[in-house]
Order: sequence, then structure tokens, then C-alpha cells
Amino acid sequence: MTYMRKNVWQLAGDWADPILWYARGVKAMQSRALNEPTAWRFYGAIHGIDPNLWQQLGYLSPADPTPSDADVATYWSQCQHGSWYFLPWHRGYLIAFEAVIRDAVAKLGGPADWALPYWNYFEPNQNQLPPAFASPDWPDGGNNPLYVPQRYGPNNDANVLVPTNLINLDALTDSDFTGSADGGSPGFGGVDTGFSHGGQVHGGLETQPHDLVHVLLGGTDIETGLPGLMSDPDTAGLDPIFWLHHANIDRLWEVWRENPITHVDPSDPNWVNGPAAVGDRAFVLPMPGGVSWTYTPGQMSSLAEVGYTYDDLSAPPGPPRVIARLQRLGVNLSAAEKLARSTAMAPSKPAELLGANDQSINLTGTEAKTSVTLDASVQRKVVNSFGATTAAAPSAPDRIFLNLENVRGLSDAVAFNVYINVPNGEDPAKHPDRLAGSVALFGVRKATLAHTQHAGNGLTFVVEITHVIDTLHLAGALNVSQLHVRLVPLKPVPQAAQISIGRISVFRQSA
Ligand SMILES: [Cu+2]
Repeated sequence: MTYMRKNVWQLAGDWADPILWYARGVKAMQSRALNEPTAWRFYGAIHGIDPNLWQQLGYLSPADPTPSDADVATYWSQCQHGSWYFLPWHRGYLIAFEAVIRDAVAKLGGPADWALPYWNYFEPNQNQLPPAFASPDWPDGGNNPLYVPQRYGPNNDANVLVPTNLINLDALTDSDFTGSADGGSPGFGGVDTGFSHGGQVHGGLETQPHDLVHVLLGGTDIETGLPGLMSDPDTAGLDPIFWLHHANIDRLWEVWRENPITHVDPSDPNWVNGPAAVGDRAFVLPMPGGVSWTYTPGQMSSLAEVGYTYDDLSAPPGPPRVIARLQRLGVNLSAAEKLARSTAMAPSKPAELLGANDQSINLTGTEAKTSVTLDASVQRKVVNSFGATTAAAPSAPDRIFLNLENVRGLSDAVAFNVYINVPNGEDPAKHPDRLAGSVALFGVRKATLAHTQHAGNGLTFVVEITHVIDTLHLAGALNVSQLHVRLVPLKPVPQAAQISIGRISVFRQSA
């Protein structure tokens, strides 16, 4: 039996069977007490829990029966972020959750082959929150189990949608699953870590679109300053839309793997066997009927083996980013394809620091600015890498990455655009060619508080700025001593969020 996960916007109606039965399954899970492993809130706590925040949001009360210490230690606070386990851990989480819902659906007389729909916000006219999640009412009467009031959207006005200009699928063209935390590409799937409930450097697909979508949907309650459920990893699993967002991220993993020549999952035993093989916590989830399921990342590598698929695994339209780049730099299509392939097959090179700003900066209000001073000798290597690309003998110039290091703060619901070299006094919004990328601080609060795994080091976000550097090169403006960086939040950042960026650095990585 292969279960089929379908596009939520292409079902037969707002309340077509897969979504109506999802709502009924969610309601069944919500009716279970907190200490039952297949309860809705138990499942949310597997992703993450902050008891204070849950209480403030009305999801925890002193009257709740607490699970045993053993259950808490085995199951709760397990989600993997900032790690090459991000994708496989969440795949298992979706599989187990889907089994729990399917079991509830079957017991209510619903379809035995029920599968979780996904939300592909990249599709034209499908970036609005699906209607079944937006209404307080539903066909069965009473409160809609899919509705939560704590979703504030990108403008904090409860219009919940994903602005498509802020998200992209660039990660799909990264040929390496595993990246490095040395300032270069963090890879498609993330960096090599142990068990990582909140790692420091987010991987490519995790940063974009995963983190952005979380924060854009969740937003902040402007009256209380509390995050929307989706904005914080400690509350995200409580929102029924979480599962449709993650099904889409999971689908994108499979879309990436559809290019089997250069896009392969890690073969390193530490990835394949997971953290339990080296004595750390196992990936283990409650299944229906009191069963507990332990899984490894290697077991998540094949959709055929886990028994489900998606109704659409097509790659996004247009040439892969790496080929489009080479063409823009004057390489013809067939040479670009050949070069992109040989580059993808080669092991990735270590990154080299090109420059950094000289002090930490705070991000409050509507903008923060800083300058990155470039090292002249390293810069010469970048310029030379462009010079080596000729039509007759093409080679791939360096890729350039901007790192926002040790980002700390108390609010995850902050997203901002990063611009490079916008002329002084001009509105960055009028210079889209200088937009390096968009970043959302999903997980920053946890990573800032000293009692957590990384003892307050904050998060590091890696933004590829190759396309902006190419633009400067083509305009003959690459040979400069400094890059000017402007961070422009989507909404003014309150002082109370205490967002700071320890260092902004720029790295080169040769092909
Ligand atoms: Cu997530």
C-alpha cells in the first residue's frame, strides 16, 4: 500500500474528504489527555515545549496530567534543527503523526488510506492559508479543530499568507546534501552534527523556505508580544497547519533527490545510523496502539520503503540556478551544463574568509547598517576566479556567502531582507538586484537562552550572495574595499525583541 499525499489547494473543495477527515482526526487527538502519547499536545511537545510559553498561550494548565519522566525523556523536545538530521527526523515525525491520524480516522469510519495533504505555497494563487484552516467554524459544527487564533501572518493583521517574493527554492540546486559550518554553503540538508535539538547553523532548505514560512505564518500578537504558534519551535507543532507545511518541505527533499546523479543523501554512517548509534538519543515516536517506533535517518532515505508518495514531484520551472548563473556570465548552455555537472560531482572546497564587520550590531526599528571590510589578497582570488571564465575555457567562479553569526534575541517572529551596496540615501526596495536574501529567526529565542543546548551562542544564518556579486562584477564594481550591508525587517522590530548580530562576515568558496 502506497499512501498518496495530495496538494491541499487541488482537492475537490475547501472541505474535501482528505481535509475534513484530517480535521476529525485532529479533534480526536485534541480530546486526549496531555499524558497520552498520541495526544495532540503530547505530539506538539515532541517537537518542543516551553511550559511558560504554553501556559501564557493557554495550551497548558496546572490541571493537566503530566506524562511520566521516562516518557518525557524518551519523546519530548526531540526535533532536529540546525543539523543534517533536520529532514530525516521530520520525515519520521510526519510518518508517525500521519499513522496516528489515520488510525483515528479509521476508527471514526473514515477512509483506511487517508494521507496527509501538503501545502505548496509556491504554486500560483495557492499562497493563502487554505480556507479550512482560516475559519472558526467547520462542517461538523462547533469549534473548527484546524483553526487557531494564534496565527498573525506576515503583517500581524491576521491575514495569513506566504508572500512569495520572500521565499525561494534556491536550495534545490545545491548539489551537496551535507554542508559545512565554516562559512561556506550549509548544504541542501544541513551540517554534520550529533543529536541537535536546535543547532547553530541552519541548512539550505531549512533556512529557505522552511524558516521563512514558519515566521511569516505565525507572526506576533502585537498586543501581548507573544509569538504566533508557528513562529517558535516550542509551539509550532500545536498548529494544525504545521503538518501541511512540513509535508511540503518533505516533498521538496524528494524533488531534490529526483536528480539522482548529483543529488544523493549522505552515506556517512553517522548520518545513516543516526545519533543513537553513537550513544546519543534515539529518534523514537509514539504510534497507534501504544507502540513506539524507533527509526534511523538511513531508513528515511527512500519514499518507496516508507510507503507513501506525493502527487507532484516535478522540479520548479526554469534552468537550475547554477546553469543560469554561468549563462549570465557568458558561458553557452552546453558548456554551462557540462561545467555544472562536473562541479557538482567534485567534493566541495573549504570556505575562506573574505571580510567581516568590526563589531556586533543591534537590529531594532526599521533598519540596521554595517560595512564589511574586504581582505585585498582574498578579494584578488575572487576577481581572478571571474577572470578565468572565458567563453573558450569556461570555469565556475567563486560562490560568495554572507554569514550572520551569533544572532541572538528573544523573538523568533522577526524576518528581514539583506541588501548589499544599495546607494546611500536610497530606498532598498527600489533595488531588487541588490537583495541578497531573506532570513527569519526561527529558533532564536531558544538558542539565546543560556540553559539550552548551545548556551546562548545564538544562531548563524548563511545567505548566498553570489548573484549580487555577479551583478557587481558585470557592472565593473567588484573591486571595492568594502561591502555595505543593510538589514531591512519586514515589520519594525521592537526594542524588547533584543535582536543582535554578533558578526557579519563574507566567505568565498571556490568551485
Ligand atoms: Cu518546521
